[in-house]
Amino acid sequence: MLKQSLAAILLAATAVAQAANPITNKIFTADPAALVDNGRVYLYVGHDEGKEGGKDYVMNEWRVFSSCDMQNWTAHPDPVPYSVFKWAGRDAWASDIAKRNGKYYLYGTVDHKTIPGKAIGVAVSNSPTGPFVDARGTALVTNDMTHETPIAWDDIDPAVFVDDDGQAYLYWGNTVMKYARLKPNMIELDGPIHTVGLEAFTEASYLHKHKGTYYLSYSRKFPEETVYMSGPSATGPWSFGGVIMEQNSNVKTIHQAIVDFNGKSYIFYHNGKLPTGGEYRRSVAVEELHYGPDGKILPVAQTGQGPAANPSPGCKG
Ligand code: FUB
Repeated sequence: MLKQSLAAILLAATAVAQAANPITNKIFTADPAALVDNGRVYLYVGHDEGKEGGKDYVMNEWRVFSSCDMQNWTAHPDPVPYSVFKWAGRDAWASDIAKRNGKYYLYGTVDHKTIPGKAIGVAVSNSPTGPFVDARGTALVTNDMTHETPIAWDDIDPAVFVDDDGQAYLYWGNTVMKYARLKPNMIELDGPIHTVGLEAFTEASYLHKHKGTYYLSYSRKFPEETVYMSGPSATGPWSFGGVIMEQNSNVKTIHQAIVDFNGKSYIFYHNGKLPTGGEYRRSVAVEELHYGPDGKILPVAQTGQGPAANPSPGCKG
């Protein structure tokens, strides 16, 4: 009897202590993008397929996960390969997602087959879990459209934001941050590409709006830390806000996505904390994010347990 209760207590303790981070330990994942749709949160990640001890990224596809409570995650079966874009030669790097007029637009970084350097494509689906098809048949942004730096990987890390007035924006870049308006069709730039001077900007620009304030977060320095600016519009002017998350210990990148879900705010990021994890074997994790009374984003610590369960009413599975 005593033995049985001890076993029950131990079992309960194990259940409570079970870590929710990372989102999955079945594969290595990186570069989170998130969308809240009909009370469910969808997470899009790059799949790090590099071998242990590998010296570069091996990333061939994006994977989709979803959750009703930010703690239990469903892995959806159909990966989105970089080859959804016929003009792409390799590399499913960072992506972002937006919904408009009932369609889901996935913006992804890939390597262009014929225009040297990284490029951004846009794929579309009637469902957040796909299947996605190339929405244009050509890249939306190519390396020859921007000339601020000589590097071939400065047109990466798309972040899409649709403002309350319906105007959509695309933000992207490495070393220099750029943005442009999108046409209502979501698949064409509308007007010039602008650059934004950000202190020690590396990559992973991300725009979100919370209680009327616009927040532009990004990876600063290298190794990267996540910092943010805030401002009165989707195009600034921007004032420095502070550091959200300190750099990782065994991975130089960190790449965040920030969303509100079921009355709370969350930040997704990646680290290298899974066994055999590292620079090219990363893992996406999530934490609750808090704002101060003045709207400042408070610093977030990485945890093993992740956020408390936050069951979204009516969401199942
Ligand atoms: O995953 C490849 C690249 O590493 C991403 O585009 C960057 O944001 C960094 O995470």
